[in-house]
Amino acid sequence: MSTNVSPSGETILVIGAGGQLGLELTHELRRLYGASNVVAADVRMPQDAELTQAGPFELLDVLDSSRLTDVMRRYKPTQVYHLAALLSATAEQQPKFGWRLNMDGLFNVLDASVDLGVQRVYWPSSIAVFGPDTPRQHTPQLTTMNPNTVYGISKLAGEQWCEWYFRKHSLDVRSLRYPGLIGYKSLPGGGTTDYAVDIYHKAVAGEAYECFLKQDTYLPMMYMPDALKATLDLMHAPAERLQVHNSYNLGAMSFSPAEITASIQRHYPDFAVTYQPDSRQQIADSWPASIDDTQARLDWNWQPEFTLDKMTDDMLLHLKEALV
Ligand code: AKB
Repeated sequence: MSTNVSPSGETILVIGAGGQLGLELTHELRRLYGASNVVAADVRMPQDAELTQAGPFELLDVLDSSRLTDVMRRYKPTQVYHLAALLSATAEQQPKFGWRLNMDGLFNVLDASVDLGVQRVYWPSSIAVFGPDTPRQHTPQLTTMNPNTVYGISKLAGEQWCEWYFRKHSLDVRSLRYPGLIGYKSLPGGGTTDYAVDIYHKAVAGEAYECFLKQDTYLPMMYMPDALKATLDLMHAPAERLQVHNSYNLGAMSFSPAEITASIQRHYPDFAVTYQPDSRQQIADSWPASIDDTQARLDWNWQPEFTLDKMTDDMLLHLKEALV
C-alpha cells in the first residue's frame, strides 16, 4: 500500500472501529502509526480479539457526548476517524434513529474536535448522497443530488456541515463518497451493496445465492485495499492540495449482480444465483451506476488498483484459506 507520511507524534482515535471499514482501517493505522498510538472505539465489543488486545480499546457510544469528550481528553488524539453510522437499508427501517446517529454523532465529533484542538478529522460519505434526479453514468462531483433515503439525506447534510466546520472553525475535515465496499475480513451490515460481499461467502461455502437486487443493477463498487489506500492517501495529502471540502467522489469499478456472478463462475462454474429483489432494489435504482472521480485524481493522485476479476480472484483466495 502506498502512503507518503511520516507518522511520528500522532495519536489517532477510530470511532466505529468494529465495523466493516473500521476493522481494516484500524489494523492498517496501527501498522503505520504503532498499535499504542491508535485507539479503537466501538459501541460494542468487537468479535476481532486483536482489535481490543493489540492496542487501546474503548467502549464508546458516539451519541454520549460527555463520554466522547472524556475519551478524547484522556487520549488527546491529533486525528479522529468517525465511522459510526447506520447504513442505507437499516436507516430506512429506523429512520429517526438513523438520522439521530448519523447527524448527532457527527456533531458530537466535530464539536469535541474543535474544542480539543484535533488537527484532522475523517468522516465517510457515500454514493447515497445522489438521488433519482442525478445523472446515473459517470456521476460528476457537482451535480443534482436530491437523495431520497434517510441515509443519503443524512450523508448529504453531513457533508455540508463538514464544510461549514472547515470554513467557520478551520477544522480540517476530510471525506470520501464511498461506493459499495467489498472485503473478506468482515461483513458489512445493513447496506444496499452488501450483496457483493455475501455472494462470495456463498460461493466458497458451495451454496447457491439468492440476490436481493435484479441481475442488471449496476452500482459503483470498490475492493477494500483500494478503499484503505484512498482514505489514507486523502488523510496524508497536503491541505493546500485539497479543493473539495464537502466530500470527494471516489470510483473504482462498476458491475451488476450478473457480472459478479460470471466473475465468480470462472472459479466455480456450478455456482447458481437466483434473483429476488426486495426493498433495497428501490434504493439501488436511485443511486449512480458509475462515478466520475476526476477531482480526486487531480487533487491527490487517486488511482484504483482492483478490477472486478482481480478482486474476485483475491476474495476467493482469502475466503478459501479461511476455511482450511
Ligand atoms: C450502503 O449500501 O448503504 C453502503 C453505501 C454505499 O454507503 N455500502
